[in-house]
Parts: sequence; structure tokens; C-alpha cells
Amino acid sequence: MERTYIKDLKKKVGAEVLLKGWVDIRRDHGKLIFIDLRDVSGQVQMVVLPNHTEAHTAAEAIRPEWVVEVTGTVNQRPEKMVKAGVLNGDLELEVTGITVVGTAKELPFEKEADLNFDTYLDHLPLTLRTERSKSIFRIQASIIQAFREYLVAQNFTEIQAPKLIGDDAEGGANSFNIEYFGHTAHLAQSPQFYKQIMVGIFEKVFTTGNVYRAEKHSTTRHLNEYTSLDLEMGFIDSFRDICSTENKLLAHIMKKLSETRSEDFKALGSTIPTVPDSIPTLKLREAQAIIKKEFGEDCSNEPDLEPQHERWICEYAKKTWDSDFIFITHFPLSKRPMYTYEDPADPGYAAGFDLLFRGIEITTGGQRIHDYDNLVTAIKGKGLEPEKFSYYLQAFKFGMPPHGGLGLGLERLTAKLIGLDNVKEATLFPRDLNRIDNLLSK
Ligand code: AMO
Repeated sequence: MERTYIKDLKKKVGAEVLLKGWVDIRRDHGKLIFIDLRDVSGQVQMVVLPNHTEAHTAAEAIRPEWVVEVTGTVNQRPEKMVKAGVLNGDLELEVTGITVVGTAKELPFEKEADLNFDTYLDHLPLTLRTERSKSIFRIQASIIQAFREYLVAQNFTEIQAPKLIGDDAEGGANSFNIEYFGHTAHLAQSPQFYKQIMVGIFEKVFTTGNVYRAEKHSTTRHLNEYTSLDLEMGFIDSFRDICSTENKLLAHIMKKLSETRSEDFKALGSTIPTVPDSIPTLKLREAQAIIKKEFGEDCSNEPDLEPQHERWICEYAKKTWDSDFIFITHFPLSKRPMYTYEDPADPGYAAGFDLLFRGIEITTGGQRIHDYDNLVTAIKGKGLEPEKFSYYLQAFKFGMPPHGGLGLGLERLTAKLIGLDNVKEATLFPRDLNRIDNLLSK
């Protein structure tokens, strides 16, 4: 018999079916044994009656998380047993046969138990099986899918950027060194150099993948390995083209999420934001003036916004423009990486931006220097040696158009969309200062 997925049972009332899945809950009432069976598509209640002797004996033995194949008849539940609003709440499978295909040891806790975060992380192979986790990571999968779908439709070419690299792109001391056949290599902090090089080949490119930051702090917004959604595009007029692309991209992502994942959002108690046609934009110094006026803190001499400043500006954007998003532009050039393009209309400031969403920075982007000589000068200006970047510099030696792009942090976007307190809750297997799967101190 061909397998039926649990979500399709409603089309099979009265029929004999074969289901495959995990035992979610088992309730033994002596003669009657009830089992909730779960597969990727949903859940259904099954009942095992004593007249199906073999199935009944098997049902007596099985325990939560055992993997079983079950045959049975799909019955409509009696009126008074119907659970309204629940998938298959009006159905029940009367079991005729059970084959155990995988057993499970006793669980350390009930799968849906309310756990402290470390216990949750210690047991991810089990805790990711909860409905809550599944909703979070289905939403995340759909974000990537929508990101890809939108950019492909705009004639971007998807590329794969290496994770083993010679020198870091973002500057600073935040790269992991690794021993590489007697040499020192690094784990990529971003696909920056490669996406720029590929503009010279495909004009418009995007990539999604893990990147690595050796940041030695433990916060609710930092991971040491995260997923960066990157794009880079040639022949731009200014960094505003990148803002506008991100604006439309986000609108597409939210549209897709509301079409495909509204059940997951409902289950998680979250709402999908509306993306304004034109996301409000402030220069950093304007944002700082607002913070001073509205929230009484003078941060006008700082080169960046602190987390509290980001929260305040988002609060202001919500109140003033009813927007969950706000672009902050024109950070001091001195604080941006060497590839950053200076805004000719605002000397000393970057032709670039951060995008804030519900209180946190989710994107950095901007225009890049595309002239070889200017780039060499900028590299030297940062106290770096151009020779170390000679491989990357070839792209510029051999002709590059004005271009720019952005990097969007997938976990931060997911976390803020859903309203999760910690970015690690939006990471399947988070790596942080204290943990690679298990606590490092163990
Ligand atoms: P940046 O370093 O600002 O820019 O990173 C871009 C976005 O990546 C996310 N992010 C992180 N998420 C989780 N944990 C971290 N430790 C972490 N660090 C960064 C944030 C951030 O906005 N090459 C540029 C992008 C570009 O200009 O195209 C870059 O990597 O959401």
C-alpha cells in the first residue's frame, strides 16, 4: 500500500491507509490504547482495539518517539469527540496493524515540556521535534526560499562563496584562524570579496551560507556562526538602489510568508509586518539628534548606534511612520571596512546603510569602491597591505562597474519576525562562546 501523509487523511475517510511516523503520545486505557501519530505533515489520533490482537500487543510495547508504520481505517469521530480547529480533530484512525521500524530510549523529559534554554540546547536532536521549533524553522526555510525566488526573478545569479579564505574581508580581529596544511587560513566572515568579484562576471549575484565571527561576547544578538543572505549588484547609480532592492525584497519575503506560513505565525503568536512602500531613512546624525531630543541621551559623537539606541530609533519609527523597519545611512567612513564608497555629497561618510527591524540591526549594505587605484589607497588608508588583497584586487584591475550590495542576518531577521528573545532560538545548531553542540567546558 502506498504511504498516506497525515495531512491528507481527510480525503480518505472510510479508506484503509498506511501511515508512517513517530509516536507522539500514547494513552493506555487497558482495552483501548490511543496513540497520537506524527509525521512531517501533521498529527492524528489513532485507536487500537483489543480485537486486533497483534496490533494491540505492539501498541502495549511502544513508547513516545518510536517510529512505526501503521495500517488502519480512517473513521469520522463521533460528534461529541470532535476537536474543532485542530488538524484531523474530526478523524480517528482505527488501527489494524503496527510495524515498529525504530525504537527509542526513554526520553529525558516530555517532548513539549517547558525547558530552560541550556537544557533545550543540550538536547536539540529531540527538542527540535517540538511543534514550536518546527514552526520557527519552517518560517526560516521559507525566508531563504523567498529571498532566492525574488532575486532569481530579478536576474540575479546564485553563487557559492568559499568559507576557507586567505585574508578576512571585514577587517578587525574577528576571524577564526585555522591551520591549513602548515599555513594559516581563516573562516570567512562574509562572502564579501567573492560576491564583488562575481559582479565582474554576472553583474547581479546572491548567495546564502554560513559565515563565522570570532566575537568573544555572549549576547542575545550574536552568534559565532550565522547565515548571511548576501546580494551584490553592478551598474547602480547610488547606494539608494540597494536600499530600494532590499525594500522590495523584504516586501516579497513577507508576502510569501503570509501565503505559506500564516499557520506557523499563528501557532507562535506572531504577526507578519507590513513593509512600507518606502522604508523611512535617517542619516546616523539625524537619528542621533532624535535620540537626544526624544530619549534624552547624547550619543552624537559616537560612530555607531548602541543596541539601546537601535531600540529607541525603532520605537520612534514605529510611532512616527508606523514602520517596523528603518534605514540608517551615512556612518563615518573611518568605521566602515576598506571597500566602502564615500558619499561624494557627504565627504567623510559612507554611501551605505544599516537596516534596523523591531529594535535590532538586521542588514548592512552600501556602495563599494570600484576603481582599482582608489581601492588600493583605501586599503592603505586602513593600515592594511594591498599585497595581501592582490587576488581580490584583480577584479578591479580588470574593470568593475559601480556596484554595491548587502548582507542580511538570517537568524536576526527570523528572531525578530517571530518575537524570539534570543537569536540562538532562531538557529538550528547555535555556536557561541560556550557551546559547539555541547557546552565546551564539559
Ligand atoms: P555586517 O558585518 O554588518 O556586514 O553583517 C551583516 C549582517 O549580518 C548579521 N550579523 C550577525 N548575526 C548574528 N551574529 C553575528 N555575530 C552577526 N554579525 C553580523 C547582522 C548584520 O546586519 N559584508 C557586509 C555586508 C555588506 O555590506 O554586504 C557585512 O558582513 O544582521
